[in-house]
Amino acid sequence: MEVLCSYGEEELKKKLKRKLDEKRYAHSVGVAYTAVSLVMRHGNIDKLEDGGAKLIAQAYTAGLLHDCAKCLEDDERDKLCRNLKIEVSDFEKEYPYLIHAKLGAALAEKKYGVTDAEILSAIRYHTTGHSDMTLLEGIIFSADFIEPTRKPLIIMPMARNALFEDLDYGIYVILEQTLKHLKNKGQPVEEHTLEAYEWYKRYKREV
Ligand code: DGI
Ligand code: FE
Ligand code: FE
Repeated sequence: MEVLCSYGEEELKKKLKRKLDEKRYAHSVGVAYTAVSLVMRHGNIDKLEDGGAKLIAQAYTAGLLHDCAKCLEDDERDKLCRNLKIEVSDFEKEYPYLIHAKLGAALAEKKYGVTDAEILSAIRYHTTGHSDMTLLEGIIFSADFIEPTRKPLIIMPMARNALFEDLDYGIYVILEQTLKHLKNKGQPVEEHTLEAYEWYKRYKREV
């Protein structure tokens, strides 16, 4: 499939395989294909001049790369943040695993040659989301949660079903689950996650 970076598909996959552990690599491929499926469902591709080719390539590329900074050692991660001048918020200092989204976007640009701002933003916000996401952002955020190798939470069949029926409602379902999960663990909610929840709760359905 077409990828939008400075490498061809096979070379990109080979590079990612070296940077990620086996499970994370399989997850990334799962996100890439799930994101493409969501584009086919929600992208109105029959109305697009290119038949959705660009959106499909964006979704596939963002899916493959979204966790490219997830498997770094702490000191390597901190060094890259310093060198690439990534602004790390106080919240992210407290919960450093959140940094892989921002750092992933920076690495996608600087190390993998992604120039497409929509792909970079989808990687940047894949963990927290934010209010009123673009189609690509919403799709990567969602595909990350439901891709086939993810641990099957009780809510998973319902979330998958919701996301293929109505993307905004499906995003709400994920955010609600995330907030519940954070509450159970006694962890605070990051500002973008909260902002996303405040936005997407308008799509809540009474069941
Ligand atoms: O990288 P992945 O494992 O594929 O998934 P991810 O990038 O969505 O990261 C998931 C983790 O991020 C999960 O443990 C919950 C956490 N997370 C998401 N939003 C928030 C958060 N953690 C805190 N503390 N606050 C948040 O708002
Ligand atoms: Fe992630
Ligand atoms: Fe992920």
